Amino acid sequence: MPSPIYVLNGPSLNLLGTREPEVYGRATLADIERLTADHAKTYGLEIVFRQTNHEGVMVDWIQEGREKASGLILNAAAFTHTSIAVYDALRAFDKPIIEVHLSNPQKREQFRRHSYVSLAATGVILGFKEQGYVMAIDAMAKLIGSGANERRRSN
Ligand code: CA2
Repeated sequence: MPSPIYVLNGPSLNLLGTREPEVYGRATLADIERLTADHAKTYGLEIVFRQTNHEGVMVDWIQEGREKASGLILNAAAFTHTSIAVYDALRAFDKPIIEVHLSNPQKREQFRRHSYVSLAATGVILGFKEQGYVMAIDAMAKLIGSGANERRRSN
C-alpha cells in the first residue's frame, strides 16, 4: 500500500454542520472524514485526516507530509486567502496537491477570490460541498496511480 494521502483542514471547519448549511452543506467534519476514508479504501488507499485552527500547526503538518504522504488534499479554509506561510510550505511539497473548498469562493466576497493555495496546487475543486472531497480522492488516485488503477491496467 502506498503512503497515506494527507487530508488537512483549516480554521473553523470543526464547526461544520452547525451553521450556514446553504453555503457549506449539512455534513459535519466527522461525516466528511468517514466519506473520504471509505472512498479512499475503494482504491486501496489510506488517509490521514486532520483539522487545525492554527497556522503554524498547518505548516508543520504539510512539512510532515513531505516525508510521510503520497499526496495532499487541502481545504486551508481562511488560510487559503491569507497565508504566505502555508504557500511556502506547499512550494516545498513535491507530490500532488489538490485544493478543495466546500463552497465556491469565486462567487462569494472579493477577499475570497485570491488563493495562495491555488498558486501551488496541482488542481482545484470548488463548490461541491462534501462531495468535493470524494472527487479529490478520485483525482488523487489517478495522479498517484493507486493499487486499484494498477490492477485495472494489468487486466
Ligand atoms: O468553502 C470552503 O471550504 C472554505 O474553505 C470554508 C472557509 C472559508 O473561509 C473559505 O473561504 C472557503 C470557512 C470555514 C468555516 O466554516 C464554518 C462552518 C460552519 C460554521 C462556522 C464556520
